[in-house]
Amino acid sequence: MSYARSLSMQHEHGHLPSSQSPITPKLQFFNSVTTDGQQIPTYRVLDGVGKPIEGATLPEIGEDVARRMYENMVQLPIIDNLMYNVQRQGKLAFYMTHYGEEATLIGSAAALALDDEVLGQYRELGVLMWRGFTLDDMMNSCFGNCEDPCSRGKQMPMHFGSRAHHFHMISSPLATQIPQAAGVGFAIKRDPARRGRNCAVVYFGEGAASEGDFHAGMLFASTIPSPTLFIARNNGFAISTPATEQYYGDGIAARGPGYGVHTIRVDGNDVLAVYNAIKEARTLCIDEGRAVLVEAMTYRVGHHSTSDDSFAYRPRQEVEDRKRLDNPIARFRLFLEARGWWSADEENALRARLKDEVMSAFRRAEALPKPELKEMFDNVYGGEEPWSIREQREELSRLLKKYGNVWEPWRSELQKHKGAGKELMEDSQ
Ligand SMILES: Cc1ncc(C[n+]2csc(CCOP(=O)(O)OP(=O)(O)O)c2C)c(N)n1
Ligand SMILES: [Mg+2]
Repeated sequence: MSYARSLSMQHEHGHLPSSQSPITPKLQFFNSVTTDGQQIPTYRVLDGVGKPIEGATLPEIGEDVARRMYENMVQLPIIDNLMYNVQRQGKLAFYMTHYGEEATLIGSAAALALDDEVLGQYRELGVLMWRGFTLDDMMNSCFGNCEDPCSRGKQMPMHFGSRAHHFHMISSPLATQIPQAAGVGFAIKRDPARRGRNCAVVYFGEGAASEGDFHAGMLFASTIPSPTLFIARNNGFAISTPATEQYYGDGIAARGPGYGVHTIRVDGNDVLAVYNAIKEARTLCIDEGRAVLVEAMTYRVGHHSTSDDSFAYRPRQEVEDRKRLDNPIARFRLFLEARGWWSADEENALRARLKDEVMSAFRRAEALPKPELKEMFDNVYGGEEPWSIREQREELSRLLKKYGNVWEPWRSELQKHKGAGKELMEDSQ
């Protein structure tokens, strides 16, 4: 085709040679990913009182799974109540609650395969416990005691990780898990045993999505492409910064189409909507070997962490209203009761049993000693011990020999450890 002819085709509203974008004489800006300029809709199955909304399809889950989901949802605030309070009493260094996000966590966990690789942010304990991480595991990890299955006391509380449960170790710097997840998805795709069978799943808050790493991860997963399921927990806050001050566009969902990523926004307080959306998202992700983005709209009912008092930046009444008007646990309970799958008696029995189990696990974990002090230097890196770790171990050994038995703060702290630090004090190096 001659150059002149192709130019004239452009004037007949063709395409640029390098793209499928139609040529238009209309000078027009756009600023929405929906054709009518409206916000992206929010997918929902249950209304505010647990009744299926007209036109919605219920997931194909039976009574057993539904009850298990409910029990896992109820368990979270029972754990949170105890852990928050004991942290206030000084028995625990740190804790983060999940109040209000129970449906987002359990609905998504139940829709994934147990061996999909999960990379979390820090508020996803419910996902890990759905996979079989026990109350003893979580308590031992929070106390960093000698039974801590995650890091044997090397990590902060809430920084869980479990190879057996395909749950990668949490790290504090926000959003680092997002590009890592795109890489994990890519690795799954390269593994013939897992390709087409599993995906990588990454959870992050709407606040973390302001980090460059979010964009790097999305671009990476969409271009490579990599079967990575992005789950944004939009709970309205990044510590004290409300979502309204975090972005001007239509939330996190509006960013998906920019990367050519299938996207859905879902009512994160509707456990059945979350379940359906994640199930479908996972299928798309695996069948197409591409990224999918789900934005779950929810509300952080609790303070950010035990280091925060949220009433310094939001009214108490707002929190009380959200708890009452849109409680994910109450909504699901009403649904179950309407089906004859749950009763008040069962509710009372469940709550009594869970409180008991949580308290006993707490007592067991609290009573266990911390690992031998020298363990803090083990398994920090794989392979041979690097010089930097050796130097730190030798320095601690030197200091303990000098002060361990005479300086009171150290003497009492050492008693909390198995062996009271003797293995380092007697180290001949
Ligand atoms: C790179 C980095 N910047 C800042 C912080 C401090 N920080 C920890 S959590 C948090 C807020 C995150 O909010 P969001 O992603 O919405 O998650 P949410 O706590 O609401 O679940 C901030 C700013 C951090 N850990 N890492
Ligand atoms: Mg948030």
